[in-house]
Amino acid sequence: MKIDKYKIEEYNQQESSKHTRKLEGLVEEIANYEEILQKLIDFQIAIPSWALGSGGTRFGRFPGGGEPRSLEEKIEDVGLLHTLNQSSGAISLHIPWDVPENYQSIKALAAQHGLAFDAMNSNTFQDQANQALSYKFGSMQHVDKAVRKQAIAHNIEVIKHGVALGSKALTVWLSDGSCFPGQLNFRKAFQRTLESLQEVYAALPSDWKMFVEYKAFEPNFYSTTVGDWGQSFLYATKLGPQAYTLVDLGHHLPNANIEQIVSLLLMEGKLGGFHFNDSKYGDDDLTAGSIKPYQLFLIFSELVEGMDARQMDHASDLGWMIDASHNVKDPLEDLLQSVEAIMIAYAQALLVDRKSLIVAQEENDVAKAQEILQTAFRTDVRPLVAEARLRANGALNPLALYRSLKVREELVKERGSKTVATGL
Ligand code: LRH
Ligand code: MN
Ligand code: MN
Repeated sequence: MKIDKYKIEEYNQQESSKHTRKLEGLVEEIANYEEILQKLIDFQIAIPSWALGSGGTRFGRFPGGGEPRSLEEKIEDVGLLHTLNQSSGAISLHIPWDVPENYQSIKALAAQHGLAFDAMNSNTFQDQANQALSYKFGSMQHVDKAVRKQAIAHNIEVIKHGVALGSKALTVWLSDGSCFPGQLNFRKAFQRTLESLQEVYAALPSDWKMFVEYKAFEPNFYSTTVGDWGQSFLYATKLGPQAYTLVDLGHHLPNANIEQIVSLLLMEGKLGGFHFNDSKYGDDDLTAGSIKPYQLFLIFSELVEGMDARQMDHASDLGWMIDASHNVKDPLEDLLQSVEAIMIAYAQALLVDRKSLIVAQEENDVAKAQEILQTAFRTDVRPLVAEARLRANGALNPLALYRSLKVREELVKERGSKTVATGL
C-alpha cells in the first residue's frame, strides 16, 4: 500500500487552525526558532527491519497480521512510516534475517521510498539451519578457532552486502559470555574476541564505521564479553579510529547513568551511535520514551552539549537507530511513537538555556541548574515537532492519520492475517 500525498495535505489542512493556535506561544518564546526547526527537519532515525513484525518473547509470539513477508515489504513498511513522519529515512538490516537477493532492485525500491541503508547488523547469536559450527559457547570468543573463523567470515559477508547497498557501518553485537563461574577465562575470551574483531575491522572499507554494541546480560547470565561501555570502549580503542561504541539504552544494569556514559564517550570521540528503546527491568525493548522520558531528555541534553562542543553535525555524525519491538502493539504504531518520543526529547534538549546552565554550574547553583533543565523538559514541544513535519511534507499527527487511513487493515488485506516477519 502507498499513502497518497494529497491525503496528507488534506489531513494537514483539516488540522491546520488547531495546530497554528498551539504553535503560536512557542514561536514567541523561542529565540532561535527557525534554527531549531531546521535541525528537527534534518534529524532522521533509522528503523530496524526486525521491529516491523511483532517481537515475541521466549514465552510466545502473537503476530498481529499484515506483517512484512519479505525484505521488499519491510522496505515498504518503513516507506509508510517515512511518508507519514518524514523522520524515518533509513532502514537498518539484520543478516541473515534480511538477505538481499537482488541489490539493484532493493536499492531502487529503497530510493523510491526516500530511504537509505543504515548500519548493517551481523548475527552470531543464533545458529542458522545451514551452519557448520555452533555458537552455543560463543562466536568470536570461542575456544575453537574454526568457530571464530566462521563468525569472522559471516561479519565480512555482512559488510559485502552493506557495500552493495550503500550502507556505511557495521554493528556488531555479540551474545558471547558465560552462564556460570569458571566456564570462561575472561582474559582469553577478551583477547580472542579482540583478535576476531580485528580481522573484521581489517575488512572494513575506509569510509565505514564499526559499532561495537555492549550489553550487560542476556542470553548469558554470569558474564558477557562485551558487557559494558568500558569493555566496548577498550575494543573500539584497540581496534582503531573507525571503531566506536554503540549505546543501546536497554543494555545497562538498573539505574545506570546513561547520560554520563554518553558525555564521556563523546568527549573521547568514541561514541558511534544509538539503539533507542525504553525499559523498566532489563532489555525490554519497549517504545522509546514510554517509561523514562526524562532520562531520554537528559541523554539528548548531553548529546547536544557534547556534539556542539566538538562541532559535530547532529544529523549525520552519529548513527541514530531504534531497537524496540514487542508483543502487544501494532509494530508500525509503536515505531511512530518511538520516533515521536525521540524527536520530542531532541527538541527539548535544543531548548536548554546552555549559557545560563554553564553559569549555574560554575556557581554551584544546583537549584538553578535543575530549573533550567526542567524548564526545557516541561515545555510542550509537540507543536514544534509537528511544524517540522509539516514543513517536510509529513503529517501533523502521523499516528492519527495512520489510524484514520486504516493502514493496518489495508496491509492485512494485501498480505493476509497470518503473516510472520523474520526477526527476533
Ligand atoms: C541485542 C540487540 C542487538 C541485536 C538486536 C536484535 O539485545 O539489542 O542490537 O542485534 O537486539
Ligand atoms: Mn540493540
Ligand atoms: Mn537489545
